[in-house]
Amino acid sequence: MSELIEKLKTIESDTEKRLLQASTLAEVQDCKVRILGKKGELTKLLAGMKDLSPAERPVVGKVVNEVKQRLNRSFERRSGEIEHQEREQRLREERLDITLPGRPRHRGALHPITRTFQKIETIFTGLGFQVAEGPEIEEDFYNFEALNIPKDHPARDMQDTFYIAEEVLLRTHTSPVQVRTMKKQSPPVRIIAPGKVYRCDADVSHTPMFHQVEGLLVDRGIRFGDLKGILEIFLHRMFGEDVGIRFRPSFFPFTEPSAEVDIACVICNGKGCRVCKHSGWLEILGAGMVDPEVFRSVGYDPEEVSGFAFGMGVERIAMLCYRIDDIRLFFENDLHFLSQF
Ligand code: 2NL
Repeated sequence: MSELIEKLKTIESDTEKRLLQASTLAEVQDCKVRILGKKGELTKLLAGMKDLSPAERPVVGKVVNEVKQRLNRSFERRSGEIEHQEREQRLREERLDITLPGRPRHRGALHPITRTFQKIETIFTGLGFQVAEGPEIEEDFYNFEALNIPKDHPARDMQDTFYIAEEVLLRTHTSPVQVRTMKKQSPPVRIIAPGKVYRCDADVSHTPMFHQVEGLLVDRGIRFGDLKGILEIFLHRMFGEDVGIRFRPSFFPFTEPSAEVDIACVICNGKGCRVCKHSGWLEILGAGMVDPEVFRSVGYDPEEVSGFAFGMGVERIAMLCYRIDDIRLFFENDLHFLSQF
């Protein structure tokens, strides 16, 4: 019996010594297996207990359990120490350099057409206009008939308009939104209609889909002076307070009288360049007093109310604001181009 207990003590002190020398978790685990594993020293010793007398067994058993408990605690303690040391060392080695530049986060940006829409909308909502929307697939009545565009007008030609069925088409302007608004509500009306429009056209300066903003103001006693005032305020806020503006007589089937509105060329300041074709002026808006025929087709009495309307191409305005020289760049989705805005 005393021999067994001696051996136990030796195993215990040897193990404690070995544990102190262990410097990795693997070594601790290895040590543990060698003592307490299936074929471990202590386990083997335990097997020898069967040769003891029934009186001796509980005495030795008690010592064995005590040694086992102490050793287990030692394994735990040593593992904990090593883990702590390793963590400390990692923290010492892997110091965080907070002076390193951060990794850049790539941010999306709004499309230049969207930005131009927003700028136009901000100016007109500031002048009391509401933003109206409508379908891109339209009926002949809203796109042409109500706007006094006669049956034989070239705009109605298959070569200019995308037809879906006999009387169904892709809107060629956003005027149908204003026609729908007038049919729904009675004056006063003060709206702008921004959106996509479609025309059967594709070359260096035309894309089959493009963007437009139209505007409409109807009330009692609206005069051409109101049109002029509103558009001058708009153009000054859009292109700068000192930009030159001129109105020229023109023709549209849906307005009478009609005008084209020019601004002094923003590229050459009116001196003459390729963009303004050496005229010093850029055509920016079409406008006019709403034709009485249009009022009659939506059920307004032209003897009671009057109004003005205008329309502008968003690509053209964006090209002038951001100095873009090719309309097709807007629709290629090339990030080299888009990330500049
Ligand atoms: C242009 C010219 C214009 C209108 C659009 C309009 C709408 C209704 C009634 C009367 Cl509902 N007129 N719109 C009027 C004059 C010109 O657009 O050059 N657009 C790009």
